[in-house]
Amino acid sequence: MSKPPVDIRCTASPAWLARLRDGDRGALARAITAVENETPDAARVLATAHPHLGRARVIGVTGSPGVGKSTLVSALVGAYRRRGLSVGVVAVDPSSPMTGGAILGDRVRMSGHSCDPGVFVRSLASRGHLGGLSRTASRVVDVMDAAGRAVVLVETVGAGQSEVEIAGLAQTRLVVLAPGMGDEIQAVKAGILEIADVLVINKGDQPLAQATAAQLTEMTAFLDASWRPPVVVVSALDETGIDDLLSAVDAHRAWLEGHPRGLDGDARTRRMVATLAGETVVQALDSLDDPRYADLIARVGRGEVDFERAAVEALRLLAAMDDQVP
Ligand SMILES: Nc1nc2c(ncn2[C@@H]2O[C@H](COP(=O)(O)OP(=O)(O)OP(=O)(O)O)[C@@H](O)[C@H]2O)c(=O)[nH]1
Ligand SMILES: [Mg+2]
Repeated sequence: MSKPPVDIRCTASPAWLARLRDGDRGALARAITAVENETPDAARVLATAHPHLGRARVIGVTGSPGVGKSTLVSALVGAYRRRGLSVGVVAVDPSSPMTGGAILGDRVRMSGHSCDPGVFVRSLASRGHLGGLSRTASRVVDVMDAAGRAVVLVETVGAGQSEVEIAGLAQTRLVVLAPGMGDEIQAVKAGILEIADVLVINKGDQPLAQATAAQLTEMTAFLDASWRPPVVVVSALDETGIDDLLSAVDAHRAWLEGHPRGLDGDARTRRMVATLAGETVVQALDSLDDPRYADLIARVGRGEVDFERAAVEALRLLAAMDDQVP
């Protein structure tokens, strides 16, 4: 289960941590490993990162297996590097144990960026429940942000809630589709259109790409939203359409700046924050060693307090002991 909260005032700051802010790759790798494994250094890493957050451009790349997300991420890495920006890649695979995520990362690594110090790739795979994974992913993104990565690309595979939660980390969410998937989208369009800031039809070199794009554009026309996701056709393999995609991402960024609610107040962000807050509370209560809490649990056991009231009391107790919440 969860580890007890670490009081960072009681631990020495490791020397390597000072190099994180300089973008040192070794420090970045160690910091990510610390937050991923929740080692005793993790709290110190997060505290070091905290004042330096919010500078990176975080772009989510999500979509069904095999649509070409990794190939697209690699093409985007190349495009951002040509703009002179440093890039971090977080490849998340909620569906598989260790191997899947490693493969995601390897594909990116293999595609020509492995010798570029301006590119840092980390794969994360599911080791347990999804809440933990999305929290880890969010912390890894924060560490890359604090280490000065100008762009952080988060690749997620999977469908449904998991995808939505991890996509929620990004400021701009790209939903990648393959040609011929238009009918499939029709069936689930609410979900897909909800998370998409930009709809990307990859494999634009294949015959049905333009027709699928037209079909999707038609669907988005009915959206009642101030940002309507543009549909961009690309071929990640041939690296065509990537500039148009970058322009769409830039346009979304510009739109976000004029609509701050889109950044921090919209429904998706609220859901994301609520999920992570719930997760944090569960962990804190699981590890709470306090006679008042033990007494509360005992009173519930004796039927003196009902569960709902006990839950509220537990929250109050936790709120009064703010050192228990990481
Ligand atoms: N024709 C064509 N094939 C592509 C394109 N982009 C990717 N592919 C191929 O599609 C297959 C899957 O590509 P990946 O990039 O691994 O797809 P993915 O979405 O990351 O896959 P998972 O991570 O397994 O979900 C590979 O064989 C790619 O070479 C493209 O633009 N055109
Ligand atoms: Mg992939």
